[in-house]
Amino acid sequence: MKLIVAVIQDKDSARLSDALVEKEFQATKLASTGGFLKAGNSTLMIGVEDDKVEQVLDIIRENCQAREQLVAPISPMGGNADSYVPYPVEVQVGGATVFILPVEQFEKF
Ligand code: 2BA
Repeated sequence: MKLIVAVIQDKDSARLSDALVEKEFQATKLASTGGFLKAGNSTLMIGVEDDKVEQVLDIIRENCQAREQLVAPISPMGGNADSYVPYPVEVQVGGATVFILPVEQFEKF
């Protein structure tokens, strides 16, 4: 068994959750925050048998899209003025960042 941990954009989370339920996969959605943008994103934990991992990855690919996002300038107050960028910068936020972990034991009570 594997635990798939997928960090995705909030905009895709309802669609991805619906697609997983439709294919009878169970998932838990956690509200998370990106370390770089400090903006909300969603993290899905999906426990699946090894032979279903590729199917879940396909569903994630189909339902999550990369987007450009503007990063607001950070005030230099109290920080290092040398690194201050006075204008918004565009970054590409990926459709999904996925970690696949082996599950040592799985129980439901
Ligand atoms: P954030 O940390 O808010 O990062 C959002 C996007 O900003 C990233 O998209 C990347 O394009 C850019 N970015 C991140 N750190 C950067 C830096 N030091 N310099 C320049 N640009 C930077 P993604 O790579 O697609 O990541 C989307 C979200 O996935 C991340 O949000 C974070 O929440 C999560 N993530 C990505 N890589 C991770 C990792 N290795 N471990 C844990 N979480 C990760």
